[in-house]
Amino acid sequence: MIDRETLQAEARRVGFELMGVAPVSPTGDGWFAPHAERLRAWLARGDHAGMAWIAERAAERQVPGRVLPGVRSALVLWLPHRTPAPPRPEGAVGRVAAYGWGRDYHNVARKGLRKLRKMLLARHPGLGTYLSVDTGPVLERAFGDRAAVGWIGRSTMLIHPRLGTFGSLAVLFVDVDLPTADEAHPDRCGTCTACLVACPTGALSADGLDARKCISYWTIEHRGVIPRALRPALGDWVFGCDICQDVCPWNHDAPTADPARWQPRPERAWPDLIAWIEADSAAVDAALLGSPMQRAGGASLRRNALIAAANLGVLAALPATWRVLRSDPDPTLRATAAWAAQVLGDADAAVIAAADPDPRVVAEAAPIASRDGLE
Ligand code: B12
Ligand code: SF4
Ligand code: SF4
Repeated sequence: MIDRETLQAEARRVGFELMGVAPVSPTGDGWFAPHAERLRAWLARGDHAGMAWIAERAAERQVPGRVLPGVRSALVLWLPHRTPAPPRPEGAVGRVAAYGWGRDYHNVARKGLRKLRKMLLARHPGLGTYLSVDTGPVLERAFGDRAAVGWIGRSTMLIHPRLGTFGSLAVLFVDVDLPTADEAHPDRCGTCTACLVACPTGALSADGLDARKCISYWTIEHRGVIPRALRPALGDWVFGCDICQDVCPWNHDAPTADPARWQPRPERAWPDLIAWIEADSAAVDAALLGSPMQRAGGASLRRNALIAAANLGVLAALPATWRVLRSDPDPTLRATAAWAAQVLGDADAAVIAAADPDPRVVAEAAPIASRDGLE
């Protein structure tokens, strides 16, 4: 069997900062069972919001052998992704989660995982493998916890005591026994509740995260109109949300990732809100080639920009907002523009909204109860 030190060294050689190995039972029994149970309960409560793709592959997430028959071990790899933040430019800009500032970690992690797999295949010809970087039906944090890469904090983030939470995970299932961590990482949250308190929408609780309340869910995963009552809480976030990580004490002294590797770009960390509102959705998408922000897509990012501009009171965004309301082909954007213009003080937007052929836009003609839009 390949020894732990060689595996660690190989993982580093292909670009990962940390590597741990968890033992896996194909049926998902043993240490994994409580994780599978948490997923079941999470789905039963509806905490996955509109992410039907999680429910659709729930059986695989709960039974690792359905993903890779005969799976015995999970290698869990960690890539730190938070570089020093590019300076905030002047003007009306939105806020982007740290993993969106530069290159897409999915591509970087997949390349590294493939090299690791090649090395393992050379030693174990015929080895069965499965690679997961985020989108696979794999509970990546559960394996990270058992592999002692970190512990799952109250924020539900996997936390490493030196590197904090700002890391992306990649998992490689293999159908041989590899030297595993003796036990899961100890929980070091202690009595801290900083993330629970700081979350502006109350999305975190002892049950984990309720995506129906999470800014990251609404700004990245949700397509269509964002419910009115939630829009003010989005603040200036236009892609993801880092609040529960920013307040976590384990991040305060954590080292930052190498900017030469991640190539953070000021216009991606701080997108110009008016430019996004004015551009067409396909152009916003095209400008984000190679960025994780493509997951949200140009139309959702422009929707988020309209909300952020309203939340920030950017009056200079009104003309562009009006153009969207009058002529954008996307009803989600027209609806959001109708609300944003009203929040920015232009009550006439309600008249235009009321005459729109789409009921989602017409719904935005209803008066906004207060300046911040909360009903
Ligand atoms: C769906 C998803 C989301 C959803 C739901 C998040 C959630 N907490 O479930 C949304 C869109 C909201 C989201 C947001 C974010 N995500 Co996300 N997301 C995922 C994804 C694809 C699946 C997660 C999942 O299965 N959720 C279902 C719940 C039930 O599982 P879970 O969150 O892992 O929860 C486990 C713990 O709660 C654990 N647990 C907690 N307490 C206890 C106690 C006991 C006793 C036990 C046994 C277990 C346990 O049990 C659960 C099962 O293991 C994973 C990738 C993957 N394939 O795993 C990335 C992933 C979790 N996301 C990631 C990131 C970076 C983010 C964001 C930081 C992005 C951002 N800046 O906006 C935020 C963070 C929000 C947060 N606080 O979690 C990283 C996390 C890296 C890390 N260090 O933890 C992952 C691993 C992607 C990756 N490959 O790097 N995400
Ligand atoms: S990502 Fe933001 S909204 Fe979601 S749980 Fe963390 S602090 Fe709350
Ligand atoms: S903020 Fe505190 S409670 Fe939340 S994950 Fe970090 S250490 Fe744990």
